[in-house]
Amino acid sequence: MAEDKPRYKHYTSPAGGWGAAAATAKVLLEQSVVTKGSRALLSMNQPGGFKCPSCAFPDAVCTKKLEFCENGAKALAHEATKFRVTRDFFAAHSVTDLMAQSDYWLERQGRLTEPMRYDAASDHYVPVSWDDAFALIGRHLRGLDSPHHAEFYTSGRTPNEAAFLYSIFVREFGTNNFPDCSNMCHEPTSRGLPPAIGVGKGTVVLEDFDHAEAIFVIGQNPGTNAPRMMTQLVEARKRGVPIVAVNPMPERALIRFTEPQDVVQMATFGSTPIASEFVHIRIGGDLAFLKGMMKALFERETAGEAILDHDFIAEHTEGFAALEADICAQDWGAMVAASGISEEQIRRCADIYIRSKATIICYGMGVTQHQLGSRLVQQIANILLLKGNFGRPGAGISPIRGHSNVQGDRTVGIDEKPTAAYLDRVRDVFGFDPPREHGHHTVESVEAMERGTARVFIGLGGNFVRAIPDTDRAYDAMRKLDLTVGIATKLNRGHLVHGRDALILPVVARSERIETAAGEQFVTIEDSMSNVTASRGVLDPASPDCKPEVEIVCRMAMAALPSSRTGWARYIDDYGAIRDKIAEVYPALYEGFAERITAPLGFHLDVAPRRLVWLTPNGKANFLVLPGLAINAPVDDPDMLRLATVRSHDQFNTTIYSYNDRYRGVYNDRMILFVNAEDRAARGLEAGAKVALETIAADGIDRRVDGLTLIDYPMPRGAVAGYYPELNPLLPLELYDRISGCPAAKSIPVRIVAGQGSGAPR
Ligand SMILES: Nc1nc2c(c(=O)[nH]1)N[C@H]1C(S)=C(S)[C@@H](COP(=O)(O)OP(=O)(O)OC[C@H]3O[C@@H](n4cnc5c(=O)[nH]c(N)nc54)[C@H](O)[C@@H]3O)O[C@H]1N2
Ligand SMILES: Nc1nc2c(c(=O)[nH]1)N[C@H]1C(S)=C(S)[C@@H](COP(=O)(O)OP(=O)(O)OC[C@H]3O[C@@H](n4cnc5c(=O)[nH]c(N)nc54)[C@H](O)[C@@H]3O)O[C@H]1N2
Ligand SMILES: [Mo]
Repeated sequence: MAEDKPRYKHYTSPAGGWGAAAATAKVLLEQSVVTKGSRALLSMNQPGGFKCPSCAFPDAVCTKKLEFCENGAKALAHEATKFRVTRDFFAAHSVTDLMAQSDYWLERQGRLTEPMRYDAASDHYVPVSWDDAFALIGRHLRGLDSPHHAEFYTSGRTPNEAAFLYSIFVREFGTNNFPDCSNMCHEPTSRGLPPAIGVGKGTVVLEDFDHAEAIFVIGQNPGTNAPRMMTQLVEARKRGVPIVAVNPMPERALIRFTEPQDVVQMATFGSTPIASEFVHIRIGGDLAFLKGMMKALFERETAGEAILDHDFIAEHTEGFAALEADICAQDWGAMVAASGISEEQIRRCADIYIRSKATIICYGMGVTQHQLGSRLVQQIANILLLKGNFGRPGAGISPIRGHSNVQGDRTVGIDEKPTAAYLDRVRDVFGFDPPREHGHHTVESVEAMERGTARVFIGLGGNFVRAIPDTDRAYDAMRKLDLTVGIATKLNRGHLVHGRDALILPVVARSERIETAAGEQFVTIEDSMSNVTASRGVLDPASPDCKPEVEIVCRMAMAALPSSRTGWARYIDDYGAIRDKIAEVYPALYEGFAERITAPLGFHLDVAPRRLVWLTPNGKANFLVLPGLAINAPVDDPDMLRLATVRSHDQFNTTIYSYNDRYRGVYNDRMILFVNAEDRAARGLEAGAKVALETIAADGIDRRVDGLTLIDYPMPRGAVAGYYPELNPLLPLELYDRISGCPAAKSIPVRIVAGQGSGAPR
């Protein structure tokens, strides 16, 4: 924990602005990389440079300004840090000692520098040669009773080339066990949208924001998690486009924003109001809100107005009558109660939607991380289809993805439920028979560890044990394994909660140069709007002993599959040869990859609904009905509150940059609970009281987190929020969307109980 005293103060300034500029300078200073970092920032997201390692929002085409944001700068500064984790560090600290340190402390130790192996006798990580490390992996994998006893995790910073080869290696090895960070994130998009519109991706491109007449931002905090999106929102507002923000937390950047890159606004301390409607939704109330909007559309249509796009509906869709029946059967009182939004405001939002000839709906984790997240995503598609908001400029659905290449990893084969057509292509191109049975998503992989069937876990990036639900169970599960491998830039908890054997393998980061025997190589990334661009690092690798992810994947494959006929050795050196194979496996998307990627700004992958082509079994877009108004199982307990676990402004997922959350007015503390003052008072508690949270679950497992400070915050009644990953011990593994596997991290049923120091205001 940082030494400074916790402080909570309502933040009243606009988001962005000088606060963001100052934070950028501070993080470069802290990581002692002012010159190196600033120089690297000049190359970030520029043609010929590297792609920001932070979020997946695309860059503006043809821009001359610096394309980075405060949080991109933080991600880069932490990657380019001068601090190093060396063999001396591991000699000085046992794993047990390191376990006692915070995630924040672990991150701050700096970049990993050489491969390390866990030595049980001393409880220390000790140096190991790369050859021995790969030999150990090969021995474990070859010794398994079944290839399905290994779990191959991917986190979304992995570039296309490494992810593609990983998907081939693992399938040649014989399993589809691909738990992925996407399983906890936008998988409800990847699984929910294909039956609706034929692709599991967004249909919007950046230029569409210039043509939109209304923009909805549902369950997403762009000022913190996709700051470059603020440029689009600010521009839209300046054009007078209404923006509807739907969120239980009045996130600062959704209310008012100053563009750090707008010189005039910065100099005059000006700012732009963002949301023209702020919809203060109850947690999980979005289904009722969307149905209310649709009901308003149907009612006005019935009253004689021309609201719906009947030509579009007739030509392009199926299932309209069933949707109409479901929506018309909904009762206004019930929708108001479930959403917490007045009928008047729902109708006002419907009116904004009706008047707009081109609407974009953006959404994030506030939509996906519920027990029926996939089907909620389908309701967003429904409302867009009703007015034909596909295949025209300024309109469409826009899931805002998280990790910079999480969408790309999925496109190139990281998929636990691959289609038969894809597997046939792999067979034809690579000449082996890939396994047909579906593999594990993240939750299933933990269940397999608990059962004892999973024996090996390989993590290509990420911090699996901190990201997944039920932290205590996850730790126990990981500790039962024979081998855990962490392929990473930075030390994290995942390396300390390990199997009998364990390896930490350090990688060359996104911002760093990749030199192979064939010369300098580049990698490719697909952003949230399906643009594929090249990324070339400009910095020297953190250590000469770091290896590119591509090489690590190839050498694991060579160790596990000694008689493989795949050209692993060649791919280590020649990334162009990997791209040629990607083009062979995905001709419809990637034909001519080698040439198309030479365009300075890359290229756009085809998204069929943009052409009004529906890759569904019936060749139509489908209205899909989700009965009722709830997206989470009801809990019969008068004390119950719904907990949303969210990100602070100063973290990237499990990486904690600082204990501050500027826009929510929190300083030097992360163990807090944002609560509605009336809910707090109803429980006889003081603001600032220290409490504990307990999960309400029927499975007999006690889940509790202590030492949380109550902060009065404009939350809707019945809703509380706190930070991920500290609150992950409260999230039951079984509480997940059955279609996508996505844990319900935004709606954990909890109750406040007396905790450590309970009742004592700070
Ligand atoms: N700086 C930074 N950038 C990031 C990340 C990061 O950690 N730090 N993470 C990256 C990743 S992997 C991802 S997936 C994205 C995540 O980006 P976001 O999708 O913005 O993620 P969260 O902060 O988890 O939650 C988003 C919002 O959902 C709201 N919410 C909670 N429950 C509900 C609900 O029931 N309904 C509605 N409508 N809203 C609700 C919360 O109040 C919050 O504002 O960001 C990416 N970018
Ligand atoms: N309760 C709760 N749980 C959640 C969420 C939530 O909102 N609430 N959000 C979920 C979401 S959306 C996501 S995406 C997951 C995130 O889950 P992960 O993707 O597994 O987690 P990260 O924290 O992004 O991973 C950070 C680690 O990645 C490694 N790393 C960084 N850059 C690179 C690189 O270039 N290459 C390699 N090989 N390694 C690198 C570093 O060692 C760093 O410690 O968490 C999920 N868990
Ligand atoms: Mo994510």
